[in-house]
Amino acid sequence: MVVYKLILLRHGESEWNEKNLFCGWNDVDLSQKGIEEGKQAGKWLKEQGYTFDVAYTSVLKRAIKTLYLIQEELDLHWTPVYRHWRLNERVYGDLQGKNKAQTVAKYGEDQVKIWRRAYDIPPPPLDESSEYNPKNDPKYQNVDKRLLPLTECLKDTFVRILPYWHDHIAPSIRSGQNVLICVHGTAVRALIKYLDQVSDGDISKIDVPTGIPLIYELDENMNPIRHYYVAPDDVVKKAIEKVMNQGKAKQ
Ligand code: DG2
Repeated sequence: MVVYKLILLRHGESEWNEKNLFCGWNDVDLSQKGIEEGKQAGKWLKEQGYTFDVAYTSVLKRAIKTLYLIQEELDLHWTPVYRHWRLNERVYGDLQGKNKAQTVAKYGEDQVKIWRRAYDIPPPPLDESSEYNPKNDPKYQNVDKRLLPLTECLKDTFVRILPYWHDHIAPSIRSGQNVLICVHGTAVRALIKYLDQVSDGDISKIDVPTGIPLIYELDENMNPIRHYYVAPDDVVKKAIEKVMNQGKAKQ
């Protein structure tokens, strides 16, 4: 029996998604299209009767702003929002700021696929002196420096997100609150892997579109019964293909 409905989504298109740059923990804004996607996400939720009592997001503005656009559409400005660095995108290491298609041209599709989608192979790390090193970012000034990575694969992201899931998100859901989580491609993939117990190999085949809410129906033991996107199938298919094609030399 369906007891809980969890709303999970990746933020709307960011300025660096638009330019096809690896983004990671770099804090870029939404593109104009991303703003529209955030509004549309709210409209789909409203039309289909979804609501939420509490929301979780990262400390990166593309996710925070998408969440706010959804709150606007649903007139839910008052709902509590919890932001946490553990819900960030993965640190994309030395790839941050590089163009995905150019990286494919330089290293080949197979290597870039490994960096983007392998479960436990991280991209080359950021240099300690890099402008993107999170240790120099005031957002993380209160975080134990030993927890701030220079690169992360999906497995690393999974391991850092799960404590937050168990300590904060799962108890909210269990207490009967409707929960919305607005995060990033890798963070959504980590949660899908956890909820559906997707194998390390199969998770590499899952791509997450920007700005389309994914509903998880959970039973009384928080086991998933089924999940589905709120958008029409053709819209979801096209949006997923777009993400896949970002890892090709020519798009
Ligand atoms: C993307 C994910 O993260 O990129 O960091 O470039 O979800 O914050 O836009 P997001 C990035 P891919 O793993 O799909 O290449």
